[in-house]
Amino acid sequence: MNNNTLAIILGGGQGSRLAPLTESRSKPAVPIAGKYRLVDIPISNCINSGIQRMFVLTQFNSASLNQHIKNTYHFSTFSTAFVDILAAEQTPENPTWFQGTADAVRQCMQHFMNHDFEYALILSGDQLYQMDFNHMIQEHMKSGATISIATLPVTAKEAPEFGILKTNDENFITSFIEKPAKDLLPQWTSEVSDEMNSEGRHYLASMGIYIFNRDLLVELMSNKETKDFGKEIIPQSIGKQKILSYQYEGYWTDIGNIDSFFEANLGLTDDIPKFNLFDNSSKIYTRARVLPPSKITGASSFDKSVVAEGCIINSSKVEHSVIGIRSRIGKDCVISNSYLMGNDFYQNLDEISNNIGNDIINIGIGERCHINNTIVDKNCRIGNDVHLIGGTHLQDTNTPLYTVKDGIIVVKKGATLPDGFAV
Ligand code: ADQ
Ligand code: ADP
Repeated sequence: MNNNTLAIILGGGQGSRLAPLTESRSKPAVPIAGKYRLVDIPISNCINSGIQRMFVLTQFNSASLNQHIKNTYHFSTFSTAFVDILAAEQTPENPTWFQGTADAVRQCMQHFMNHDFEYALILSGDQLYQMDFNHMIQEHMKSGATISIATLPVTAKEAPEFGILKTNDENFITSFIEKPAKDLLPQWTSEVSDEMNSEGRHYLASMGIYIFNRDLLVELMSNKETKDFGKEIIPQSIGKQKILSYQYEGYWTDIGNIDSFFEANLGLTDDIPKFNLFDNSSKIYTRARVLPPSKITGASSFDKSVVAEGCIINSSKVEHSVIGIRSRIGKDCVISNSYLMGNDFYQNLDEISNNIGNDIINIGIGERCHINNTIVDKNCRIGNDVHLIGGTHLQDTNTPLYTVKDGIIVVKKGATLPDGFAV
């Protein structure tokens, strides 16, 4: 058990890059992999590393986030473990919402200071990875650093999206630039392992995962002018603090926008996914719902797909897709390259037959639908013969029922698409 560390999970700004998935819920509550929520990833990494005291900072405190945390993370009365949500609140001292990542931490300092801790582990809430933070904390302690940053070699194409840094022979960070412009990149290459070299990953990027010694965090947070870790706190600490680069070479991906969110989900259907859900030693925790097994009928076929519990799939073809909890798919559909998030509840048989009699579309996917390159949010009612064919031929658009972003159609939560609807 790690009793000297407090985890602070940055649950997200307004989440506009993940809209419309964040239209009615906060970013940490966005469902991933058909049965989890984004916040389950950093929380599970903490639990697997023996860190059991966690705060989740969010701008928008949705009912689904509260319900999920309350129903999922139960700890023994005899332990000090907890997961607490801190939503941006307006107080006389802080009349505004969180202005950036450091501002979010600063506004919540009074809650952290009620706890004993030596190290604050600051995590991003929108990344997919499995990491043992204990090892990072041990390296931090051994090196005598006051700040540590987890780092990962990235390619020139990726580098402008990250904080890029350089280190000395002892892995202490000597320089740092937040999101460098392309023309500055040649000055920012680093020595990396042969394997990383062969993949063209010559730049050391910050993963946005930080350890701060408690006293230093208190001191830095007393300055109200600095609002952001990547833009201000880290660059301003270079040369003043001992900042360790803790280099990581495992799978890690940022899932901040629709495109990367979609890719991270569909990546789970690979033969050997880079993110391993089937690992005894680093489980991903989520709400233990009491769901029946999935039921598949007729001449259904599946290839490279992940199917969650409680689904009813009738005689349909599913390829390279993630099918979320309680999904209901009618006859003769083709679902490919898509992520169906599933449903929050079942309709009973009477309701289903009444609806059919009254031309009301039931929850789930109707018959003879063709869905490709699409995310279907929860609780959607999709009629018969609906064609949703995403791809680069589509322009970005936003309608009350769906959006298109980078060729990916996103059907909004609870949307009803009538029979024959086509995009
Ligand atoms: P970004 O990911 O671009 O870069 P940012 O948008 O500040 O940084 O987000 C960091 C995390 O904090 C995300 O999980 C985000 O959702 C959350 N967050 C943002 N604003 C918030 C707010 N006001 N309240 C609560 N949470 C908030 C950062 C670093 C880079 C580094 C990348 C790695 O600045 O140096 O390379 O992360 O992904
Ligand atoms: P999400 O963030 O995934 O969109 P919600 O805010 O919709 O989640 O909350 C999901 C919860 O809402 C589930 O636990 C489910 O029990 C409940 N729920 C939502 N709609 C209904 C409904 N029509 N009937 C019964 N339960 C519902």
